[in-house]
Amino acid sequence: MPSMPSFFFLLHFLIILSTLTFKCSSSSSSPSNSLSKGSSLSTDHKTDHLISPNHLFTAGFNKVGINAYIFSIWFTQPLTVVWMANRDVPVNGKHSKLTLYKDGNLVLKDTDGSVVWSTATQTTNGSLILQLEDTGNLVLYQVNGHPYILWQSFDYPTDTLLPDQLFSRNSQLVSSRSRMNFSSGYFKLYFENNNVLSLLYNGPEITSVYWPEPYLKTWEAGRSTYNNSRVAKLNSNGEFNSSDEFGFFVSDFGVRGRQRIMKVDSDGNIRVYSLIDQKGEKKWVVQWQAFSTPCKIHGVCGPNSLCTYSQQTGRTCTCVHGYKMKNPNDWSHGCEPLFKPCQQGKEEEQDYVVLPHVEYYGYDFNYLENSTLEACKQVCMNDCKCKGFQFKFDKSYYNCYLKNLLYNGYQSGFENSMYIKLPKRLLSSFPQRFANGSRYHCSEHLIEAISRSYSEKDGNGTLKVLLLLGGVIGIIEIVVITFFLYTTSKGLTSTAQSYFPVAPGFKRFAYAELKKATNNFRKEIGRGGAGVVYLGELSDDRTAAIKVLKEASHQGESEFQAEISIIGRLNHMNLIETWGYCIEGKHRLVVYEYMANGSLAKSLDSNTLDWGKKIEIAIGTAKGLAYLHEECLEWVLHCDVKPHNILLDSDNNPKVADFGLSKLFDRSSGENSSFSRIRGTRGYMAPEWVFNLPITSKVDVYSYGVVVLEMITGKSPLQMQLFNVDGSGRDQTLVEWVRETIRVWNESDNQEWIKEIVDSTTCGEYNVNVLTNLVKIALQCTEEDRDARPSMSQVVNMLLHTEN
Ligand SMILES: *[C@@H]1O[C@H](CO)[C@@H](O)[C@H](O)[C@H]1NC(C)=O
Ligand SMILES: *[C@@H]1O[C@H](CO)[C@@H](O)[C@H](O)[C@H]1NC(C)=O
Ligand SMILES: *[C@@H]1O[C@H](CO)[C@@H](O)[C@H](O)[C@H]1NC(C)=O
Ligand SMILES: *[C@@H]1O[C@H](CO)[C@@H](O)[C@H](O)[C@H]1NC(C)=O
Ligand SMILES: *[C@@H]1O[C@H](CO)[C@@H](O)[C@H](O)[C@H]1NC(C)=O
Ligand SMILES: CC(=O)N[C@H]1CO[C@H](CO)[C@@H](O)[C@@H]1O
Repeated sequence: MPSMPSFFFLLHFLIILSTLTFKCSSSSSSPSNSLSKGSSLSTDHKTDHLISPNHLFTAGFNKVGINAYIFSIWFTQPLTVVWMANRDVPVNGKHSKLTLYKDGNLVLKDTDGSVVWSTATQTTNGSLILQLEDTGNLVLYQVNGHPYILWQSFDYPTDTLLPDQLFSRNSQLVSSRSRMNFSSGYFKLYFENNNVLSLLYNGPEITSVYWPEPYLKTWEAGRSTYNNSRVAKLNSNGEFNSSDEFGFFVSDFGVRGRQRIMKVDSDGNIRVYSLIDQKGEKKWVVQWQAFSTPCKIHGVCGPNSLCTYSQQTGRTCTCVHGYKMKNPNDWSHGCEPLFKPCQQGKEEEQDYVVLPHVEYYGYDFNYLENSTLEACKQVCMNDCKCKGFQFKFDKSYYNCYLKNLLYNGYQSGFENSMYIKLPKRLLSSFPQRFANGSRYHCSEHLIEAISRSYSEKDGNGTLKVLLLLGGVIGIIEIVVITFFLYTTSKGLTSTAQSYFPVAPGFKRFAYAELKKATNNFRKEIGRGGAGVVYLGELSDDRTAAIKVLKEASHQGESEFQAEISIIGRLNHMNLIETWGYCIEGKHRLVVYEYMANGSLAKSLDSNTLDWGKKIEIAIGTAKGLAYLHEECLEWVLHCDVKPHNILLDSDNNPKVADFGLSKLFDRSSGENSSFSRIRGTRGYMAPEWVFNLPITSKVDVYSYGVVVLEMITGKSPLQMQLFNVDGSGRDQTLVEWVRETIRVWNESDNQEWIKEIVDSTTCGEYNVNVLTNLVKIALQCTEEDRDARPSMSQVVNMLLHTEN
């Protein structure tokens, strides 16, 4: 044991040492952004960082577990890793080093001297410098006259692409294993051999491309295989362009000075995030994503399972009846049968379990066209390798797809059924067990901390001194850290949470607060079936649209709260954001983001939209509705789609408003159906309402079709006399007028009907093909027979694939 005096001496020594190092670092100008030949960064010095001149990026050792570090580049604030050097092998926290050797090689070595990663670069000549640039690119230059790039991190992305970082034929983005485990995961973005930018699921058992949607032909997916330059880039304005003709604009396109990242997330989706300041707190907010239906991503639940998605529970995996989870901690291994595999000739008696609205993608080994259910069952029954079949209505008859593997199963809105073959004895237990299953979030894997143990050959006195030193430093660290945590605890927790995009700040407001925000409900900005909307300014200076729901709603408090919180969680660029609500006594209020340009109805009245914008609005609105219908498994029907409920932001991007309210309203009056009262607006209402037929998402499809026709023709369906063209005195609806006009033109063999129906006062050029297609789609949406109407996601597909 050291004596007290020596302890104090040491402490004193330490304090001097720390002031010295403090002086050194503060006098040697600002933190360095470069490393020169022969020098290194070490895990022993926690401040061994390279910082870009603009302070936006830091490169150094990032802690990923107990005593485990990965050399990374990250956004300094909030800490967001954008690049890693060998993410699969974290190094020890003691004595691990990144060294720029004189021979030009940049090498990362673990404690034991083993090489974990290197750039494998070489030079014989001139000076070398490793530099972290303002773009987040870490570059190794050979300076020999003019600088020459030997190596750069932009050429070897991890899972993230930064603006203006070129994604090339040699690049790939590979997802992390899970949110907490940075190891290489199963999802990969890369250029496929056919020059198409693709997403691949490369799992433990299967490999398949799932984006662009594999059942589409390349051109149907809007891609081209002809350009073999294989380059893609997200520019700093938020436009993505790829040489296969794929491209998109993020929803905050053009907003300058925003930091953005494009990332293959651990759930297999690609998203673009922007760093947005909300109440002085920076958050990454999703501005674009490749999939709005997360179950369509391949492999998420492994074999023999079913993926379902709902807003309440997120993405959920369940084993197919008769199967059990293979590895209880990891859905990527899926489920295994509870029965012996079928052997030709001596199988158990089998039958089928029917899963309605379920599709299993891929792994067909046979296909029967225009088949009957009986025939299909028979063929599958007689074949041992048949695990089940998809019975699917295509155009005019049923086709049967026999499967030898059950992969990529998901539930959705379509009318097809999947038949799973099982031994008869397992069937009796079917409905109950299947309905509940084992619920599990696919994207979360069991998290264990990575731990790197450290031991050194002991035996001499220096070790003891070191240990003591370590202990003292430890105590000081604890004091400092505790103090730091105490003073910054608020800021710390909020930045830690802020990385994952959730609907920001959904909260419950007090009535008095909203009364004050609206200046005692002074400025009315809208009025609809559900209530009146007022302009308000929240205490954090955000401008809000505050809707006071009619008192007719006698819904209980807990029910209202449950449903409003589901609405609050809906998060899509084409849906209005819900910020909060208020329940107090009889008051029911909902707080929304305010949209500067008002409603589509207003813009149509004042004729301020050109053709390009109108088409974008048609597409955006369809995307918003598709998200409502599919993501929520039809939980949220809108029931009142019309131009008044489609709001436009300052760039005229559409956001659907007023969704979910129909559900909030009618609980009290619902008997069997919660839609016992007619809702909607004359002119936009589907015939089901009138004929008292079951109400499905197809009512929104109908209304959407009417809105599109209104945008194209410039005629409002509310004024039916406009269409009384034949002088018969009978009122025509907008839909009938369009159909009639086309019929008359077609009779005279002229395809130029489009010129007759378009609104000639709308500005800008229009492409005849684009508008013709749009009208055709709108007419499909407005079919009398709801089964003949496409779903909203089919509409989105048609719109995107018939563009230009
Ligand atoms: C070394 O640098 C000189 C100029 O500084 C150049 O002429 C020479 O070719 C270089 N040698 C090698 C091997 O690169
Ligand atoms: C191929 O794509 C690149 C990048 O988008 C573009 O610059 C080039 O003009 C294209 N080539 C052809 C033949 O279209
Ligand atoms: C489908 O099969 C039925 C009965 O075999 C036949 O009557 C019908 O014409 C077929 N449909 C088509 C489109 O081939
Ligand atoms: C399934 O869940 C429902 C409610 O969530 C419950 O009432 C029912 O008893 C459960 N069935 C089984 C077999 O566990
Ligand atoms: C992270 O994922 C890798 C790859 O699947 C796995 O080997 C490793 O054990 C995981 N680490 C933790 C801490 O779960
Ligand atoms: C989003 C998008 O597709 N942007 C552009 C990609 O590049 C072509 C020209 O090559 C433009 O026409 C697109 O608008």
